[in-house]
Amino acid sequence: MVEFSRKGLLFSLSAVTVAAASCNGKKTAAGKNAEKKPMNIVYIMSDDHSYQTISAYDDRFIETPNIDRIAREGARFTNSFVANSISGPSRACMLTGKHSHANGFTDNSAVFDGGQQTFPKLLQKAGYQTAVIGKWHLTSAPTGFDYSEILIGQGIYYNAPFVRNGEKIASQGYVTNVITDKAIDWLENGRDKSKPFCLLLHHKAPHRTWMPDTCDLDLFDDVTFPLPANFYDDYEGRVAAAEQEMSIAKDMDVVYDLKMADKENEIHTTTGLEEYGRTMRNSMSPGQKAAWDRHYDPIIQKFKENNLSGKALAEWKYQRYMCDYLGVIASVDRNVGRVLDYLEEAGLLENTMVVYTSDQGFYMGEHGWFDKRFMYEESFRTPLLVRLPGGKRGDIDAFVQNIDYGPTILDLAGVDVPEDMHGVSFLPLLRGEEVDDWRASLYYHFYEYPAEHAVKRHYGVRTDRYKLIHFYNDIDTWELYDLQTDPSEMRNLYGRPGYEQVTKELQAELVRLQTQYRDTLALRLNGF
Ligand code: SGN
Ligand code: CA
Repeated sequence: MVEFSRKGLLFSLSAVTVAAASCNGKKTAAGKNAEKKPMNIVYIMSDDHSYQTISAYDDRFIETPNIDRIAREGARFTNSFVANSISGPSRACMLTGKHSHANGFTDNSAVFDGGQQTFPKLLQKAGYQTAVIGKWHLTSAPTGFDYSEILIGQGIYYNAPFVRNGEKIASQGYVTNVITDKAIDWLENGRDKSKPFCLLLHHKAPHRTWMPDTCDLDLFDDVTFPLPANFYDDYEGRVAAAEQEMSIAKDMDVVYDLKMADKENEIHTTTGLEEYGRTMRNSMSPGQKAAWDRHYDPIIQKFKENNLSGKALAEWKYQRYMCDYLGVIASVDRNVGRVLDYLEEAGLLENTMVVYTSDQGFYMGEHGWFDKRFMYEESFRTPLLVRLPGGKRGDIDAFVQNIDYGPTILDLAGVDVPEDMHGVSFLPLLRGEEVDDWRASLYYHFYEYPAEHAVKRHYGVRTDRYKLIHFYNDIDTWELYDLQTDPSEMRNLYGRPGYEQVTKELQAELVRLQTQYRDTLALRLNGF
């Protein structure tokens, strides 16, 4: 049995229930109101937040009552995916409603062409106030926003510098709190209150190196997390999976990722990240450093005494990874609660659509991994919870993708969705309407190779039952999975007798999607 530490008032379920009840009470009046008032949008997107660590999806690891409130008072998407599982590309897909080859931002080394069409620009034209606060990661300056206050690159967890409307400014505090403060301040004092608004609130958390807030450091100390069943995956029949560099055992750095920067300078690592690990506290104030050391110093001492190796070391790393990652999530959840509370107190909750999502999914030790990139389920999927006042409550099982977010938001604002957007508005689904001809398959294309974590370039198609992937570039391998009998994607069925027909059908579907989206590079690479 896994035991969850619930120190303090973090998991205050009763408060959530009361808030939900008062929401119900206002529903009829707000319904009438909603006809007169345009809908606002608060879009909250974290960085690398796995659906496995949101209790609305999976309650094995942590309770996230505030994020869950969005699901409880709105819709939980059970089949939500990205088009390219990595930050910059994912954000570009979201802003443009287009797959990566069409928006030009194929990997994190690209520079976003801010001159192109995006949904915030179209909203602005329609009279919305638009703002982006938090992680941006698209290298060029934001366009289409009345207000922007963004982190530099990936940002840092403690006392991060920001760029506010082009001007660099300092901040004090823990980044998830600071981004939320700035967002609430813009909602309260920064915007033109005569206009409807769309706020993109983009957290840095829980991106590597998973540094919790000082008040959350010891939340999971007493917990032993169960190892995923495929933690010791041998990658048989899956060459690209075998050649990645995102393994907890091999590639996760104990000093950098797991904070074992001992004062005696006796712990040394070989991943090339040790130095970063030894300097990552530099941005902290003396008080923050003291709290940090109070927590990690005893763990470091114990780690030295135990002198672990082999499986024992791999499993210790997994436990430490989970503790830190979940500590970071506790703060994300608390801050989502602050935004919901603010909207409620300001009388905005009943004419604001609230979205919670991540730029992609993440591995919590499945296949022995951290990070993302692959078209395998844990990173191809992303959490998506949407609270639309007067809209659907409960699960939406249709296939949606982050290219649909722009069209959906435009549709909600009454703006025509441009024909060149690949995505489709899922507003009818959110309104509880039946949609007969909804998509039955999804397209994916990942480009960032050669690069960190060594995940090969690949594209593929997923239907409700099967997934076909082609890894290319310095490799030419195909993988086929039956997700019904093998949901963890451990058995590559490509080329096995009996799968000829299904392979043919999936290849035809792949070509159909590549043709529809005009991914001409991929069409040339198919080779069948
Ligand atoms: C950094 C991380 C990687 C991560 C990429 C992309 N390394 O480079 O582990 O995969 O970001 O992440 S780190 O040493 O800088 O922490 S993304 O979500 O921004 O695309
Ligand atoms: Ca990310």
